[in-house]
Amino acid sequence: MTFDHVGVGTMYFSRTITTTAAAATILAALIAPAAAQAPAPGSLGAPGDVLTMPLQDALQVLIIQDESRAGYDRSKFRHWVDADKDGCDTRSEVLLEEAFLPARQGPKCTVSGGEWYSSYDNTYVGDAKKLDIDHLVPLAEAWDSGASTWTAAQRQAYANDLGDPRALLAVSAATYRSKADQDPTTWMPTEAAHCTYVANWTAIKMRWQLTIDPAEANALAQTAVTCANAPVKVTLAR
Ligand SMILES: [Ca+2]
Ligand SMILES: [Ca+2]
Ligand SMILES: [Ca+2]
Repeated sequence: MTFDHVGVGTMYFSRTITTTAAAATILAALIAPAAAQAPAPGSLGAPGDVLTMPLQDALQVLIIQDESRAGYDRSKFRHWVDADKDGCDTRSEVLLEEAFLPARQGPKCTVSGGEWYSSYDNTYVGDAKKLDIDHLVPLAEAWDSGASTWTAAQRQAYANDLGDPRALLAVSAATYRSKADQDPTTWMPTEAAHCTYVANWTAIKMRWQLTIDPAEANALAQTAVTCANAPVKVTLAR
């Protein structure tokens, strides 16, 4: 008797919750303007989760979706900050980290000496001024594929991502300019770097739970089949 009563009560209670939640969702959808929608929670996991899977599988977990450049402005990604307040901005940190012949660090973290390998064009560069720091997944591409819904703080974190060495690369100024905002549909580095580039591109899209557009998905898949199906390891940033 008692159990029956509790059972009925619980069912009723849970039905009430469902109905209330559904009504709240509909109400929220009616009230919220489209531009102010909260970012959807990522489907891959929570920040700090580590995912490891072969490249072909990694490509399958990326969500394919059309992209939109609407509302993009480069200034919406505050970049080259000094997040750890050690006097070196993100640009200098990448230069110092990637120099294979160590660079000198002068006043206000000016970088001199050193030598770098620009993987996009397979060249060696001995002058930091001839390098640009490339967002592997460009800021505009990040915007198009998810970052338009992020907070300014999330976009700043993306634009200064020192948490994954693949996110920011010192490359020759010439390749930096030729790549600009393009994704692998229209721009790829020199052929010897294709497999690394596609694996790293996939890793950064996963790390930030960004989508890929249909043409980009094709381009990535076409290169990936020519590559070893090596594991891609990613720590989720959001
Ligand atoms: Ca710093
Ligand atoms: Ca790097
Ligand atoms: Ca794209």
